[in-house]
Amino acid sequence: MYRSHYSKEISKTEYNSTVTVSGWVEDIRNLGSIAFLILRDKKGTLQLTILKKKTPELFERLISLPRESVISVQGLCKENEKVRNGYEILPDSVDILSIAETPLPLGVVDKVEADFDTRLDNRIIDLRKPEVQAIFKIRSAVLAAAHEYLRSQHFLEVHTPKIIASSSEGGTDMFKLRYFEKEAFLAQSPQLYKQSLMATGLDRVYEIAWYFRAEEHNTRRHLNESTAVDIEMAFIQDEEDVMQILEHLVHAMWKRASECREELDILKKTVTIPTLPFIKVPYDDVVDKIQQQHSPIQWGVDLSTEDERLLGDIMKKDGIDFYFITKYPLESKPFYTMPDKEKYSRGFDLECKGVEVSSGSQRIHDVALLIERLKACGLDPKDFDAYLKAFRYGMPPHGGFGFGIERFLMELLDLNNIRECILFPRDRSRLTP
Ligand code: AMO
Repeated sequence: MYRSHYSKEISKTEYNSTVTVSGWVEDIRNLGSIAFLILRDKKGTLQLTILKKKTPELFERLISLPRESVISVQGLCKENEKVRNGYEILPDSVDILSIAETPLPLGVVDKVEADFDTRLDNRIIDLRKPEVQAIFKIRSAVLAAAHEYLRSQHFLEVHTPKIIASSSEGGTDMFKLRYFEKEAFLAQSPQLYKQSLMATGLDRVYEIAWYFRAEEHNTRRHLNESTAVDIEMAFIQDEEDVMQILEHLVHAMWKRASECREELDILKKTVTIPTLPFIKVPYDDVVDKIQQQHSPIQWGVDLSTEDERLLGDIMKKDGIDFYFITKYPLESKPFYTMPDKEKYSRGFDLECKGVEVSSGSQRIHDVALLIERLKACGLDPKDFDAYLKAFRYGMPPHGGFGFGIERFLMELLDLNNIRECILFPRDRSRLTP
């Protein structure tokens, strides 16, 4: 039996006993009569100390192994204060499970950082690095917190189709595909389905799933395949009810991240839990603030990346990382957004340090108004028949948001490229691995 995952957790009670450990050969230092082999698994590294005189055959087999080969070793665990984790293992026998080819396309412990494309081209090796694994361990922890928080608020987890017949967001950023004799699309978001569910009595739903967006631009904060937490809730008063769920969700996830001490230490990051409630800045005030920085922003349009950054800097000066932008102009929001007064909407964004991490709104629940807005946005209501049906037979007021997981992680950990936060990124030029 292999003890494969707990090398670092060898306890003092195991000193002076025989243990089995398995992992990847990270490094070998051969000093002639003695050799040190560093073995790694997901918990960390340990040292094998091999004495040539004591086990000559084993010595030869181990020192000739290429780095990153996989072995399982049985040996005596001995306390040794000079070794980093307080013990070493003197092997008696070894099973060589897999010999790595040489040269390695990417080093795991190289001092010089490889360029990002080389890292992504060799992602399975890149993922062996503790600092890369730490990101995905934190990702898993914050998603567990998201599930727990949303379930505690009586949200039901659902999964909606990703192959769909019409655009979910309007616009042209859709991946087309052939669906037997028909044309279909990959879902840009679960928007149409999560809203439709509000007509069923399942009045609070959430989905953690994929967005597919055929956006042509290749930026540090866009992916063509990304993941998000989406919610939809019925019987709301207005968008304030939705924002309240969002800020508590973010708080729960951020707090959980702050508890990932080992991973944060590896990444050399500290995470300060934000205080609630998040500040709300109406769109009109945002435009004023940005114009004061001499940006040519026009009222009515969505914020550019540069405008978002400028606003992030302004808020940072007051020590604010998270803030909502509320009361967006109707013309800058998707067709399903509830209008508010003449030219405004009940749409909002949540920004973190100058980057949009979520957007949401109260939705239109009146079918006549929805058809009017579809037309005003240049869309053909016929293409939305199945969606509109959900509004014809009793639809309560409702709202929701979409919250990008990679965007959130990127800001949480101050990483400068969103691709760091997804295992195998898809962008304009990358389709493998
Ligand atoms: P929106 O299009 O703003 O809203 O998307 C919601 C959130 O998803 C993330 N996101 C992305 N992350 C990485 N790469 C991308 N290309 C990308 N596109 C979006 C962002 C963004 O804030 N249906 C609405 C949500 C709603 O109203 O419920 C929607 O999809 O973090």
